[in-house]
Amino acid sequence: MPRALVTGITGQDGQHLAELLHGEGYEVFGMVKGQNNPRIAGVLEEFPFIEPVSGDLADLSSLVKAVEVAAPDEVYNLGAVSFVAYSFSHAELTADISGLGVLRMLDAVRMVGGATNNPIRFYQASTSEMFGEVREVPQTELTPYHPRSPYGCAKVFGHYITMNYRESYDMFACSGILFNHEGPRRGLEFVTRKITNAVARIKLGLQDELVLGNLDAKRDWGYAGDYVRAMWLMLQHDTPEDFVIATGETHTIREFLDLAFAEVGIDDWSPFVRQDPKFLRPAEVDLLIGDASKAKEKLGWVPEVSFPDLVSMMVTHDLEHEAAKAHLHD
Ligand code: NAP
Ligand code: F7E
Repeated sequence: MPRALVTGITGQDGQHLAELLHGEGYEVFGMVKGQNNPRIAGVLEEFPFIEPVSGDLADLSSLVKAVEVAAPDEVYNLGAVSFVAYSFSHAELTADISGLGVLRMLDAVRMVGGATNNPIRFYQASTSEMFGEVREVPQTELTPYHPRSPYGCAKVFGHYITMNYRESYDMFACSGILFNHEGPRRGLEFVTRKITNAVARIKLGLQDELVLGNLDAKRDWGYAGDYVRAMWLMLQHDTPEDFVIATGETHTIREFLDLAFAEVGIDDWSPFVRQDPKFLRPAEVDLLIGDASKAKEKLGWVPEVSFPDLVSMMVTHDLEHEAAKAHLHD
C-alpha cells in the first residue's frame, strides 16, 4: 500500500487530496499543526481513514519527525499561509511558513530520504499569484514572475528552492503552478465562497448585504476536486517537472456575482452588494488566465467542472448548509 504525507490536511486542497489518495489505495498521513488544532476533529469525522501526525512548517525538527513517522512514498506540501490579503499584514509569518517552510520540508525529506530504489517524491503547491503583474497572456510554465503580495513573493521562493533541490540533489521534486480553484470546502475568507455563502444567506433571509472590494479583477477559476488530481498525476509522471494547472478561461468578480445571484433567482444584485475600500489590497493582481497545454499533453489532465457548474455547486451547497444551520437554531 503506497503511503502519502500531506501538509495542510485541514485546508480545502488537503481534504480533496486525502479523498483522492484514499480512493487510489494510499495510506494517508495528514500533518496537523498546533497542540489543539480547532479544525482537525471535523476533518477526521468526515475522513476517518486519515492518520494525523503532528508537525509545523515553522519547525524543522517536527517535520523530520513527521516524515519518519509517516515513512511516505510521496509528500504533498500544501500547508501555507494562503490568504493573500492577510499576507500584507503578516508578511514575516507568510515568508516563514509559505516560503521557508518549503525549504524545511525539502530538508526533512532529504534527511529522512526513503529507500535508495524508492526515493520520496515531493510536490510543492506553487501558485498563479507568482505571475502577479502578468508579463504575458495567457501564462505558461515559461512566463516570468512578478509577484504582487508577500504571499506571492514567499511562493516564488518556495518554487525556486524546489527547483534548486531537484537540480542540486537529484530529488523527485516538482511544483504545480495552480490557478485559483474553489468549491464547497473553500474558506469563507476567499471571494468565491464569501459570495456563495452570502447569496445563500440573503436568499434565506439571514443576511441583507454583501460587502466586497475590487469587483473588476479577473481570475481563472476551476474546481478543487479537478486540481488535486493534477497534483497526484505529477508525482506519477516518470520525470519531475513543473506544470501550470488552469481552465484557460477568465472571469471578473462581477461575472461570478451574476451567476451566483441568478442561481437563487435574483437578476439584479446591485441592491445587495456594497463596495468598501477596506477590502482593496495595497497591490492587486488584475488578470490571471493560464495555459495548461503541457499538463494536457504530458499528464492527460483536463478540467471537468465548468465555471457555471462550479458556481452552481457552491451556491447549492451553501443553501443546504445555511438552511440546516438555521434549523438547528430554531
Ligand atoms: P487553505 O485552505 O488555506 O489551507 C492551508 C493549510 O495550511 C491549512 O491546513 C493550515 O492548517 C495549514 N497551515 C498553515 N500554517 C501552517 C504551519 N505553520 N504548519 C503546517 N501547516 C500550516 O489552502 P488551500 O486552498 O487548501 O491551498 C493549499 C495550498 O495550495 C496552499 O499552499 C496554497 O497556498 C496553495 N494554492 C492554493 C490555490 C487555491 O486556489 N486554493 C491556488 C494555488 C496554490 P491549520 O489552519 O489547520 O493550522
Ligand atoms: O481574491 C478580489 C480580490 O482572496 C480574488 C488563494 O487561494 O488564489 C487565492 O488568492 C480576487 C482578488 O483569492 C473581495 O481583490 C474583491 O482580486 O478569493 P481571493 P486570490 O487572492 O486570488 C491564489 C491562486 C492563491 O494561491 C491563494 O492562496 O477577489 N476581491 N472583494 C475580494 N477578495 C476577498 N478575499 N474578499 C473580498 O471581499
